Amino acid sequence: MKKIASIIICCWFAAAGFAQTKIEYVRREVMIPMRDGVKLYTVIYTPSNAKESVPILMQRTPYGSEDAPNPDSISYVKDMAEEGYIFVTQDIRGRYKSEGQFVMNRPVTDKQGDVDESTDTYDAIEWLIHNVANNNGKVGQLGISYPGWLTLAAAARPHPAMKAASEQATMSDLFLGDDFHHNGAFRLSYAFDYSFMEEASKVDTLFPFDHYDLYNWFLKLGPLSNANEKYFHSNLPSWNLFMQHANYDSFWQYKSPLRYVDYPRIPMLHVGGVWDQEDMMGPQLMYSKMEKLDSNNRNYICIGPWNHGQWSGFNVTHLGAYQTGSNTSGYFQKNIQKKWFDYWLKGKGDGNFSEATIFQTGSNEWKTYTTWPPKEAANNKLYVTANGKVSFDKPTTTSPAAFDEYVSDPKKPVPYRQRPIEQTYGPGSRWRPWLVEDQRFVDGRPDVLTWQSDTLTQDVTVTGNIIAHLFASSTGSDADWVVKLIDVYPDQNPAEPKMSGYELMIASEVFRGRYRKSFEKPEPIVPGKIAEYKIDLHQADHVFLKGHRIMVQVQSSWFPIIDMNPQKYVASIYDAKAADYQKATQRIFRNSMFATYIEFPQISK
Ligand code: PG9
Repeated sequence: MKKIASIIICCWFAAAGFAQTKIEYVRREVMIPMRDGVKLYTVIYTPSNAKESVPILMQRTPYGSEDAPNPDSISYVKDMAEEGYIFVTQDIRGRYKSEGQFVMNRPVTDKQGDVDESTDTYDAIEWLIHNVANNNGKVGQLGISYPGWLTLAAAARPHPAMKAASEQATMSDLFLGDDFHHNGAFRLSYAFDYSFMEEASKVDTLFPFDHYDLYNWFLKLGPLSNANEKYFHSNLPSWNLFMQHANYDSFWQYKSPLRYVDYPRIPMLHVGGVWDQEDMMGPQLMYSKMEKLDSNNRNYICIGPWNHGQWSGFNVTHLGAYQTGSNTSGYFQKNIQKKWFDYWLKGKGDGNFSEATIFQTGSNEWKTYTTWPPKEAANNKLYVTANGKVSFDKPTTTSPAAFDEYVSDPKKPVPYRQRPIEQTYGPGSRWRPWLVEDQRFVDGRPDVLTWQSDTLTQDVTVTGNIIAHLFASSTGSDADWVVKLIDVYPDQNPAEPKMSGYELMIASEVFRGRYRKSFEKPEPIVPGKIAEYKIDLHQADHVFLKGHRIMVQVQSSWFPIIDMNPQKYVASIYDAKAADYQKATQRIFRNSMFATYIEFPQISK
C-alpha cells in the first residue's frame, strides 16, 4: 500500500513539479549488510556531474524507499539537490524490501552485540562512505515523524562521519505524548490504525473498516479488549503491548528517548509544527531535554504553522482554513534547512543560526529568539470566571458554589472533530488539519464548558509554554480532562469572510485523571473531592488580534482519538467491562481558593 506511505512519510516523496536542473542524478539500489548479517534495502541518488565531492544526506524509513523519486523533483530537498548532495534512503529492518524483523520504535539499547536503529544507521554510514564514489566523508540525516525519530536515535549514538542531523516531528515519549498516548490517555483510533498499518504486513496496510464514520465504529467496539477478541486476535505486537502496559512502567520508560537521548552529540535542528496532529510534543521535548546539556551550542529549534510534516510540501500557505500569508515551507526549506546542512556538511555560510526560529501565528510573522521558550516571558495567568468569562484577574469570590459543571456520558462522547470521522489515512480523511478545525461544531453541547473574554481592544500575545491548572471534581473515580485555548475571530471578518466567528484552537491537550500524582502509579479520583490537574498544553507563539476574543473550553472526552475513560476506576482501562463505563458529573472550580487558570506567558513590549 505505497499510497498510504507516500502520503504520510513526507520524505523525498513530497510535492513534485520542478524542472530538471543542471545536476543529473543517477539512481542505484543496494542491499547494505548490517553487523548481524541482515541486509537493508537502500536507494542512492548520486550527482553524476558534480564538480567536487559532496556530502551524503540520508533518510531511513519504515514506509518504503523503492518509490523514492529523483531528489531534484521534490520540494522538500530540491534546493539542496540543485547544488549537489548524495541522497540516500533506506528501508529499516523488517519493512518493505529490507531483511530482518521490524520492532516498532526499537529502543537504543547500548548493549554489546545488540542491534537497534542507531547501530543500523552506523553500519549503513560506514558502508556508504566507503562504497559511494565522490562523497566528502560527511553525512547528515533528516526525516519527518518515524524517519525523524530514526534520525534522533542515530544522532544519539552517531557514527563519526555523521556531522549534523535534523529530527523533524520526532515522536518522543510514547506514553506522555505523541502518537499513542497523551498524558496516559490512550490514542485509540490512531493506535488502532497505525499498529495495523505497520504490523499486519511488511508493507503499509489499511484496516478494512466496515463503517465510514469511525465515531460509530469505535463506539460499537465497546471495551478495548474487544479489539483483540474480535479483530486483531493478538497478532499485532504493538497493540498487545499497549494492552499489557497500561501505566508508565519500565517498558515505556525504557522505550523513551528521554532515557537514551542526552546532549547534542552532533549539531541538531529540531523541527515541529504547532498543529502537528501526531508528534507535536517530540521536537519541543527533545529540544528542551538536549538544551539543558548543550554546552557547545549545537542545539536549535524551528516551529512553524504546520501540521505533521507540512514543511516538506511545496508552497505551503495555509493549514485548513488558516492562512499563513506567505509560503512557509519554502522559507523553511531554503532559509533554514538548506543553510543548516550546507554549513555543517559543506562548510558554506557563516554558521550564525538563530537558537529558535518560530512562526508567530495571528501576526503571521517569523520571529527569532535567543532562548526557547523565551526566558523573559512573564507567567501571566488567565482565569476562568463567573458568567462564562475569562480574566487576567484572579476571582475573589470565596463561594464554594463558584463552579461550572457538566455531565460526561460514555454513551455520547464528544467527537474530537466533525463527523464523519474517516479512517486516519483512509480515503477522504480530514485527519491532518483537525487541530485547526472550527470548534463551533461543539457549541451548545451540554458536556462542553466554555468561557471567553470580551472583544479584545488590543492585541494579546502568548509566547512559550501554555499550562492549564484545572481545579476539578468528579462524581466518578476516574476522569479525562480536555482543555482547549481558542482564538475566536470577529463575527464579521471582512478581511477573511470564511473566518468570521471561527474558533481556532491555539493549544489543547488531554489528561487522564488517574495520573494526577504519578504516571507510574495511578490512583483513583476521590469522588466529589476537588483536585488540581496540571496539564501541559505545549508551546505556542500566537497573537490574539484586537477584535478577537480568547476562549477556554473544558470537556471530558475527545472520541475516538482518545478512548472513552470508563469514569469508574479500574486497575487497567484495557480490562474494563461494559458495565464499568458510567456517567459522571464534572465540576470546574473558579473561586479564590480553587481558581482554575491557564499559564499564559507574555513578553512585555
Ligand atoms: N506519526 C507516525 C509515527 C511516528 C513514530 C511512531 C509511530 C508513528 C509517523 O508519521 O511516522
